[in-house]
Amino acid sequence: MASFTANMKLLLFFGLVAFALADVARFDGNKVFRLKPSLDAHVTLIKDLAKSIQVDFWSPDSEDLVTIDINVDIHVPARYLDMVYTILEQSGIEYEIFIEDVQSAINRQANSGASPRAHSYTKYNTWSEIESWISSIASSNPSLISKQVIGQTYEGRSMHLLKLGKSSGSAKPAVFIDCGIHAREWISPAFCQWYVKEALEKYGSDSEMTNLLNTMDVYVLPVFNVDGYVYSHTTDRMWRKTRSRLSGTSCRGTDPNRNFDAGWCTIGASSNPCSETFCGKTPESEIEAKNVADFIRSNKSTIKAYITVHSYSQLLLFPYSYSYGLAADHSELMSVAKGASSALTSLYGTRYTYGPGASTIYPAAGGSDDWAYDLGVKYSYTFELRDTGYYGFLLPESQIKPTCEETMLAVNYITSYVLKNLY
Ligand code: DDK
Ligand code: ZN
Ligand code: ZN
Repeated sequence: MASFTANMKLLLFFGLVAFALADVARFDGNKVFRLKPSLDAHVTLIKDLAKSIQVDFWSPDSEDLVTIDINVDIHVPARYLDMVYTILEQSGIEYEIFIEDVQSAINRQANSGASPRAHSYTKYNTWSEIESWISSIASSNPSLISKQVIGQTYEGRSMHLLKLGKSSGSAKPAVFIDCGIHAREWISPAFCQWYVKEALEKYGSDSEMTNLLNTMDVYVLPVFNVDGYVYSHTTDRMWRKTRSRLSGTSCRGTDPNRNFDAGWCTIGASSNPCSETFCGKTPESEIEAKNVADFIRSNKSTIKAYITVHSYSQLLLFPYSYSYGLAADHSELMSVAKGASSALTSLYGTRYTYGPGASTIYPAAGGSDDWAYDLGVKYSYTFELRDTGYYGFLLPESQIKPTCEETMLAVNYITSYVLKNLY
């Protein structure tokens, strides 16, 4: 009897394991194409294709954002390949294959080290690794770093915010940096972790970092969209949005970078809950966006710069994205972007394009950078880190270190500029 129960338990256990494994999205044989639409007919065709089959847009991030003469990177499930080849050949759209097998690229990205993996700055850490790292790093150097929780996510996880800076009696001017607004852009949280490590290491030896942390505070939100980040590790590597539910649809999630109250849902965003750029039910309908907006609003008098980190495309963007109109501080924002980009390029030659969002990448309303800028945070920047599409979101772990090192130079350029121009 006892052994029967034990066997049942064992069966149940393996059944659950098998179920859990079966539940993870697989991408065997899927390919990533780069399309180069050069005619209006090509654009129409790409949009029609997206309507008839399941295509995962990598760049731009939704079919709604496809226009003529831009590169369009799409991830196509294996079962549609024959059809897609036929359509592409017939239409005469110029195309290349960027990733031959998405599942092998995912496996290659995630298989460094078979033994239980601990936190490392040169790998893509899971949320639980990041959460324990946050606790230990915050207690490592209490005079330079502290942590707080700015709220809970939709699924009830804590949004941890780190504050770097030498404690002083009075309120210091500050910089706010967030990573991981979009789940699948794994290089982004890796950068925030790198930034914290570097800041702590450099304080006391490097005069630039010492001055920065003596005079200013740097808030770092290592992962903004925690629920999405977890889901991209456990279930669907290509997930972008939050994980919130809405009545009347089985599609889940809102694009947090379309959910801010800046020209909300007017352009480059979708009101369709199934779209990758769904703007949400209302501005700040996503609790994660509301938590960040509430924090920045309540520290509005001290926050001088806002930096948000995404991937991929190698861009440094600033307002506006919700409009083609130039920001009041356009020329200053442009010259800081230029300096930051050339600092970045100086290390490994990585080329960045910089400029206002609407004309440099695509018009997109509801972004955190435009919202922060209109609130009064003048130096508001969006990074799109490596690469330009060869690996896309599946950037190998071997590129974490060089990507973070070069990005540090750009971020340090911006923060030093802000520091020099405080008063
Ligand atoms: O959210 C996007 O689509 C990209 C990063 Se994946 C950035 C768009 C430009 C900044 C929008 N305010
Ligand atoms: Zn993004
Ligand atoms: Zn991006």
